[in-house]
Amino acid sequence: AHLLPVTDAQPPHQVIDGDFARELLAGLARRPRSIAPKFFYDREGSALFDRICELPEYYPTRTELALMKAQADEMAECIGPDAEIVEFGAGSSRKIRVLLGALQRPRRFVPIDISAEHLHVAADALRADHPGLDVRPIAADFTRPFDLPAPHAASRRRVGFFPGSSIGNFGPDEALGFLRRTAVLLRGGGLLIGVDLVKDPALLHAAYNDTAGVTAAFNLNLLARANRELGANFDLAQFAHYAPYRPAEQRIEMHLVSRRAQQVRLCGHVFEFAEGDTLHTENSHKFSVAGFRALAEQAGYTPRAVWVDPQRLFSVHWLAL
Ligand code: AVJ
Repeated sequence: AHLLPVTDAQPPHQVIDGDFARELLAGLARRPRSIAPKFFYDREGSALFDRICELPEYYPTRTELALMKAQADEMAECIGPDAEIVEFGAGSSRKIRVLLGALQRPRRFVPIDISAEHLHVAADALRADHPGLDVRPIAADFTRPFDLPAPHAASRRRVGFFPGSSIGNFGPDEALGFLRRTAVLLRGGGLLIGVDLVKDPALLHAAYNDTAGVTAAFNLNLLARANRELGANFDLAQFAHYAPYRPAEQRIEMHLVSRRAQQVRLCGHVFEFAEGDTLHTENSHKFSVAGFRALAEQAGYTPRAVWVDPQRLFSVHWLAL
C-alpha cells in the first residue's frame, strides 16, 4: 500500500495504519519533528521490543516480573476475587500470567494492544492455559477512546493492569488525562500499574543504549516500517539512534538523527533533513514513588500499596477507586 487513504470510514484495524501515514507526514512537517512511540509496534517492532526486554541492560522487565512473582499474593489480595482484568498495551502476556496465577477466580481478561497479531497469538495461548477464563482481546490504540464489553456477569469489579511503565511514554498532562479516563472505566475497582523510578543516569542511559544495538534497531524500525508500509525511501544507514537522559525532565528521549544532509520521499512529499536534524520518537518518563502517588491522587485514585525492589529500580502501585 503506497498512498494509503486516510478517511475515517475504514475498518478499525486499518484506521490504525492510516494514522501512521497521517501522523508521520504531520510529524515530519512540524518543528521539532516528532512522532508518537505507539508507531514502533508493528510486527517487527513488537518482536524487537520483546528482545529489548531480554537485554542485560534493560532492567525494567526483569525487575517488575521479579517484583510481581515475589508479591503476587499481596497484589492479588488488593485486587480481590472475581475480578475482570483490563490490560493496557498487553504485548506478550508474561506479567499477566503471574497475576492470573495468584488471583482468586479471575473471571475475564481483556487485553488491549495496538499490535493485533501479537495480541491474538498471546490471547490464544492464555485461553489454552486458563480454560475457565473469558479472554476478550481488543486490537485498539488505548491512547484514544475505545469501548469495553459490558461487565462480565459474574465479576465483582473491573481492575486495570498497566505494567512496564508505559505510563512514562505520556507527558505529565497526558498521563493525568489517561489516568482520569481509566478511573472512569474502572470505577469501583482499581489499577495495578508499573512505574519506572528515577535513578543513576548511567543506568538509565545504558538501558536505552544497549551494546547489542537492539534499542537502536527498534528505533530505526520506525523508518523501516515507513519504507515497508508507506513506500517511503528512508536510508536507515543515514540515521543514528540517539537516546540521552534529560535529568531536568526526568526522562529518556529517543531520537533519530540525520547523519548528513538528505531528502526523503514519503507519500508524494519530499522532506529535507540537514546534518544533525532529529526526529523525536519517544519520551520515557521516570518517577519518584511520592511523585507518582501524587499524580494518581490528582486523577481520582486512592494510592494504597506500593512495592519496590531492593535496588529501588522499579515500582508497582495499587491504586484503588
Ligand atoms: C514500553 C514505553 C515502557 O519506555 O522503556 C524500551 C519502550 N523504548 N526501550 C520504555 C522502550 C526503548 C518502553 N516502554
